[in-house]
Amino acid sequence: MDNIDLVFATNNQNKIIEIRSILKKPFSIITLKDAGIDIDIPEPHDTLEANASEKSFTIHQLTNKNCFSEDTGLEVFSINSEPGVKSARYAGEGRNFQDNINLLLKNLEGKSDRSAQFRTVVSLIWENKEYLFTGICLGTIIEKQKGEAGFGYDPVFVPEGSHNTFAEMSIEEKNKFSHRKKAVTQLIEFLKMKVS
Ligand code: ITT
Repeated sequence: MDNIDLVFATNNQNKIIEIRSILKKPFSIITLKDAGIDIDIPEPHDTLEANASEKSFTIHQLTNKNCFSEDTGLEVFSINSEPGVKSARYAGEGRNFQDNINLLLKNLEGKSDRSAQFRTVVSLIWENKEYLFTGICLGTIIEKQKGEAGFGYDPVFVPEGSHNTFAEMSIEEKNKFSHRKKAVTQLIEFLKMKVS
């Protein structure tokens, strides 16, 4: 199969590392840095789907190449699916992972239901048309953070089927459960069909 180049519309280095561990040959990821683009991509909407679309369309307009983006939210059921679409900026514009975790744990104090899900929406623009793929990982928010790996809310999220937080796992282990892996696997299946 010929090489398939895809621009990945993200400024999040952790996402690039995780997605490079999933999207292997014949796919090649072109980062925004590789493409010479240095912008803070807008995420003005109140759904993951709309923000993912905004990111991929913004970058498609600039590059005119096949591209994809993803928007991810942590949805905690007992607090109205917060932080949800606000996951990156839950504790303010500083986008500080530790501040976000602290606020989440504070808002969950005294709650017996700590169930949650990560939801990733991938927006792919392939030959000028958009396609959306969703991946969900169910789990629980623990009371005290554990682990150093990963990013964002990984130290407080234990996926169903494990006793460890995502921050206690290697990328390969996280991929056995992860929302991002599930969404990107659908993208891979879709593109394999398109180019076969
Ligand atoms: P781009 O928009 O540039 O892709 P971002 O960091 O702004 O990067 P999102 O809008 O999707 O990405 O923000 C989601 C936030 O949710 C992210 O900053 C993390 O704090 C958190 N998050 C996303 N995926 C996660 C994961 O797999 N594990 C833990 N936290 C995650």
